[in-house]
Amino acid sequence: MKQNELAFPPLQNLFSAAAIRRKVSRLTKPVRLSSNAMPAVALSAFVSILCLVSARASNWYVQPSAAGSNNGSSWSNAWSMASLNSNWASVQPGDTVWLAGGTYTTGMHCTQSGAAGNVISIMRPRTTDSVPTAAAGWNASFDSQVIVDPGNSSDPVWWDTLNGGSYLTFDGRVDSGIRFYVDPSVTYSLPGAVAFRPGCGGQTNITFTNIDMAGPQPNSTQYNQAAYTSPLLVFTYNGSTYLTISNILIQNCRLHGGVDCVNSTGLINSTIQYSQLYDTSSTNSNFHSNFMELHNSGNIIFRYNNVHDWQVEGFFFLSPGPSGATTWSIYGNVFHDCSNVVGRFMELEGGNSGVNGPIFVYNNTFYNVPLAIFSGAGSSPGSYASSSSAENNIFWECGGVFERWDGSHDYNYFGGGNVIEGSEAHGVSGAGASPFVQPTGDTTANFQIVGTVASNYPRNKGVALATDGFINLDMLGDVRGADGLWDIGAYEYTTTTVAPTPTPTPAPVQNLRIGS
Ligand SMILES: [Ca+2]
Repeated sequence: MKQNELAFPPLQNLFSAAAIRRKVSRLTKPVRLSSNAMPAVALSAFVSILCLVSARASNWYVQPSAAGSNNGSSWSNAWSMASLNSNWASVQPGDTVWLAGGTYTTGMHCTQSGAAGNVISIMRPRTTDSVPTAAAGWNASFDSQVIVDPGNSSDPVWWDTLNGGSYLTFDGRVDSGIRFYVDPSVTYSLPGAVAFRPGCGGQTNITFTNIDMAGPQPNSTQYNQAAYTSPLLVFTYNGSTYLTISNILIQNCRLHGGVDCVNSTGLINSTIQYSQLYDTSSTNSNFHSNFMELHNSGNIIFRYNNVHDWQVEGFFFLSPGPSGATTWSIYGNVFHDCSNVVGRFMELEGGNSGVNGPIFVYNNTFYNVPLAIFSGAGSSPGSYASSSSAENNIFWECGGVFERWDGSHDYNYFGGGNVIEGSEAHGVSGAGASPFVQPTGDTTANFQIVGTVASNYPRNKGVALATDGFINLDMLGDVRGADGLWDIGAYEYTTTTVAPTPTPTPAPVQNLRIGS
């Protein structure tokens, strides 16, 4: 029996009891409660202090063009984006920066930090919000998409200082409510829609929710990129050292339209979940297109995402993660329909020469990934750590599934003409027809499995993994094994009607432990 422990709990400090205790301790210190104070007194004092903290938190208002006295105090006196950039020192932990809908032609330069448990929020206002709608100058049209498109002048939002711009939360409030857009006119090196540029490092605890991180590519799968663009750029290499950023949470976001989807030299201890990642390509031969180009990055949880139409390499490891941050946990996702016949899921680059991982690949669905799932390129591509494991995955119409895999694998489901590398004691070979409800079309596909229970179908053929309250859910929130046995693939079969676009809100994983 295996016992694969994922010893890293990304984001644990955001919500841990210890962090909450630290906050309470700091807040209550000036009260000087006597040691025999009644609990009710303490509670009352604590509530009063919370109110005091709340009263101190300020709201700042930004519009595409400055208004009135340009001091950010209301919509009538709103900052422009340039004014926000030059006045970040006024924005304190706990404050909220409201961005009115519209198109901004100046990018946001993040230099100011919130604090643990007291983040700075950057939000689009909704008509249902009491605070921004009560501010002078409110107009209902402010509740519309925020588009940040600075042309060739800068990234739409960027960091380039050590540690600055930590403890921030970006929230578009609705799908793509805030759009950071890399303009087709960009020509500078390594543009990113959300860009951690050279000079940065140490950033931590930054959350993105309902953000559209968009490259210049229109809604197509092949695009002649003018620069090496990425929806998410983490380029923390300072010329001699790889720095890192950590505890980055990306959820309910879209990442699309770049040469790479993610280009990272130092992303660690972070989570990407419930997001759509698609249309990653370059027909410009100067820019090689990968789903993720990964140096020095690890301890990443990638779960409950829909990934499609990437061009060549998928997770592309050019070097292993740094010491203590090498694990990748990839579970509950659907990867489907590469846009190119050489598309693959994961590859080790020639010259990598390191041991990569461990990499845990559980309960994913792979459909039409033509070249390979796990592969290596060139000479000395290194290896996948032998403690890596792949179980409960569906591989349908996929080439060379375990071509280069050094980990273990079992309880996987194969079919549709794919090449199976090695044998599995509990592997399942599919029937002629796919096991999916409806597998075709980027927007119409439904990779939930049919309810048939048979020797050549994936329902009830998986192995039960640990019931830690998280890995045992699928992306729709259905409990794996609720009918007694785990299914293979991203979805547990259920007769319950579910919404096609889920808005799940599970708590970030803590002390994840996978085993059986
Ligand atoms: Ca089942």
